[in-house]
Amino acid sequence: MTTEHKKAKETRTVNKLRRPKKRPLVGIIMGSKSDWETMEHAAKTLEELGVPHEVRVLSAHRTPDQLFEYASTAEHRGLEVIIAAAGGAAHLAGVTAAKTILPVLGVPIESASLKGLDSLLSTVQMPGGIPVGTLAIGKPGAINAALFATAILGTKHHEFREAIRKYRASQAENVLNASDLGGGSSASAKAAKF
Ligand code: RP5
Repeated sequence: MTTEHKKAKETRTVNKLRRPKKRPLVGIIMGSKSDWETMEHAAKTLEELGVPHEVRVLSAHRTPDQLFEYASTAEHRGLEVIIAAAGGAAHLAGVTAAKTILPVLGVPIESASLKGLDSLLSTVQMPGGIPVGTLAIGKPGAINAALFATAILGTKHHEFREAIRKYRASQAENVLNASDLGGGSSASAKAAKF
């Protein structure tokens, strides 16, 4: 089996394994299986928030026909937000946005050669008329794309607004608990007061 065949088989396996049980409201797509180590943080965050989602590997360059099909049927299939992540000449989010009226959030993947600056610019610099809501490069962008998608859903579905409220409260609690560094110094005592 050639490396290309092996890669295609692995990608089919990821797509198959990650079929959701509930009707998905968010679609996470990424240009390559190699983007998954970043985008699993988006999927984990959506899971934490109880948002049904699906995950697909689709590429604007390597599988353009399948991407067109995915984006143009997304609304009809019940998706409400799409998160699209790609690296390098990252056209995935832009092309997806061109083929659907659903909100598209772009996550620039950190690339080996330019540390994701290439991905960021090619995702964010859309022409007027076709918006892509672009998040930060890499893991923070993946997490925030999930939170942003949930906030968009929250304008219509009350339970997701409440899920974000709980997430924020627990995040704040974790930060405050982190002030207790175990040394009993006056600095940590002071920090604990606020
Ligand atoms: C992009 O090219 C993908 O989104 C990925 O970030 C990058 C490299 O892809 P692989 O060569 O690892 O498949 O299309």
